[in-house]
Amino acid sequence: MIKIAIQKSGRLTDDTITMLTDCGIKVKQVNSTLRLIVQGFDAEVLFLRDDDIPQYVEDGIADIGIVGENIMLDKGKNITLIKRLGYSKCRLSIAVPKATNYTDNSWLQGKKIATSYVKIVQDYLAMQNINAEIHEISGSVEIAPSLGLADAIVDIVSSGSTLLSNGLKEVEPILQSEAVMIGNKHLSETNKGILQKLLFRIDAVLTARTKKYVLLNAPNNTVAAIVNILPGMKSPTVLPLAISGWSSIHTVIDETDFWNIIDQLKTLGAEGILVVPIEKMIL
Ligand code: PRT
Ligand code: ZN
Repeated sequence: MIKIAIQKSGRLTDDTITMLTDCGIKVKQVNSTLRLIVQGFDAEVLFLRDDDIPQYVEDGIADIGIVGENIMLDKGKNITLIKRLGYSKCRLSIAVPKATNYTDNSWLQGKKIATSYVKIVQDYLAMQNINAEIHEISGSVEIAPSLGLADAIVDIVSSGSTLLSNGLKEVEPILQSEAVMIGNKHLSETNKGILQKLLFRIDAVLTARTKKYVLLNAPNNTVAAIVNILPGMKSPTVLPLAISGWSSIHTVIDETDFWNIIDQLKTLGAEGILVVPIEKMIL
């Protein structure tokens, strides 16, 4: 049985539970649940504070865990990064009071920096040859400059509104982060097999999220031009419609090209375009 550590209650929790559920791992969190044996998959889920997960994984109390990359790096544990999961994206950035004349990171020389991510900041300063004092704060780091505790902060930024409402400006991102799966370095052979099965399912779920299934009708004389601009897993499917002279074309489109392709399809005479989400995609 593989033991999977996930965040008990926080920003990662819902997306992680949704992903596992989409993989057939039915995680139903009841208020005080700390561990849950999964029905229909050889796994147990442990609900923990995100900060504790790397240690539990290093010690083998959990075989794998899901945390923010920022937590994985800051804890510096002896674990393996198994997979980036693409959700909970954010960045760890340097921010300073709005009026500061910050030109580059040499401005930090001799300054005081407040952060919850001491190791990451230490590593960054060492790499950049900057001597600065780090002041560790576990929460509400953004108020440190206005309290006179620090000249700058390093904290997680997502929309930037927290910085803005505290009179700060983001001057330098030092790390891009997303949810990651981490693993113990000494998994048993059985658990390695279960992990492969889980990763296969996660790939199918994550790939499907970036794709759309598109169906459309087109006059036969435009089919060749339409097929030409459509990517497909192999090539698009073309089927005759009941009325003569028309065909139905089916294919899978990447979300990033989506609107461009739809515009081109319309120009080429496509009609009745249906766009359908894909639940799982096995390549
Ligand atoms: O209780 P526990 O210790 O488990 O949780 P926690 O409170 O330590 O962490 P939590 O749930 O807040 O965040 C978990 C993970 O989500 C983080 O480690 C990041 O990897 C990721 N994440 C993604 C974020 C954000 N976005 C985020 N916006 N973590 C924190 N924030 C905070 C940030 O600290 C700042 O206060 O949101 C504020 C900034 O947001 P904007 O949108 O105003 O810029
Ligand atoms: Zn935490």
